[in-house]
Amino acid sequence: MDNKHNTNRGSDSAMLKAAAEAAAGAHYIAVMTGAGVSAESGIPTFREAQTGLWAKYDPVMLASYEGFMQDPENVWRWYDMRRQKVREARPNPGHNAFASWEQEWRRRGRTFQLVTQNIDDLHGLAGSSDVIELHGNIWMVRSVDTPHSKAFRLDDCPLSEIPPRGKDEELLRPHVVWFGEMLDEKNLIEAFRAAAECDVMIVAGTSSLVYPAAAIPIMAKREGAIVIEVNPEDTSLSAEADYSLRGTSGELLPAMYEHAKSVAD
Ligand code: BV8
Repeated sequence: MDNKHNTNRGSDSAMLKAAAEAAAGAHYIAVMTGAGVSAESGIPTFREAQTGLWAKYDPVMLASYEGFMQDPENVWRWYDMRRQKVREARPNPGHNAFASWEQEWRRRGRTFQLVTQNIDDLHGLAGSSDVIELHGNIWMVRSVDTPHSKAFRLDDCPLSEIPPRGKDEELLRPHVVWFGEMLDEKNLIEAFRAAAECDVMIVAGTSSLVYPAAAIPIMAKREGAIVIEVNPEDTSLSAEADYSLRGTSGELLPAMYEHAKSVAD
């Protein structure tokens, strides 16, 4: 009996081709991405963003309502730094591969649904459409006192005032989902539906540590989908995945897409 450890992980081209051929046969491809797919665009991953001034902070404290209300200025300085990096960033070949794959699958009358934990909007900039942004969007803000419905875009970057305030001087917060906060119900339902209905789920650039996002590929697997992971490192998903390709998304995703397109009937 092959040790699962040896058969599903690797970086050789044979495994990449096998994974791409599995995806080529899929009429419904779902994708889950994390901060790693934006690393090659120069955006620090979530854990790397805990460096410099913010290294001393527990990420859950920085990205939490309690942490924000304790020190809105410090948390906004962290988001302002990240907004500036996002503003300078451009989609990388990994983002572009998913945008092309979506276009090609739809041209063939198939389904392609991208779900992301990222708040940097780079999938949208690359041309992916109706992206499910599970954790929100770094360019959107809302009054700390109003519900999600009142979110609006704030392009001011770098921020001219920290913390930024609304027209009635009300404190604004990033329209993102912090630890301990519920995800938008509609997004979650759509993401779980994609997991239930897809034939293949590609999971790229995530440590698979944050829930409920990390539960979505597991659900896809349980519902019979083939799960393909793309990550330079082992993650808590690697053992569950049918294929766990060791490499960067900017390098492996274009190769996977080109091969899948060439063999798809
Ligand atoms: C919820 C938005 C329930 C903000 C983020 C105690 C109290 C409350 C909740 C909990 C708790 N304990 C556990 C929980 C649940 C908690 C959770 O999961 N905690 C974790 C730490 C265990 N979840 C929540 O709180 C969620 N809400 O559960 O609510 C509830 C119920 C009732 C009532 C109220 C509430 C909310 C979770 C959302 C948190 N917000 N972000 C912001 O971004 O500023 S999460 C944050 O982490 C980012 O979105 C990030 O995307 C996400 C996950 O990280 P990754 O994307 O995976 O990034 P990471 O850096 O970890 O990894 C990068 C990976 O890329 C690595 O694997 C690396 O190898 C790889 N990589 C690197 N380079 C490349 C690459 N891959 C490919 N190519 C490369 N080049």
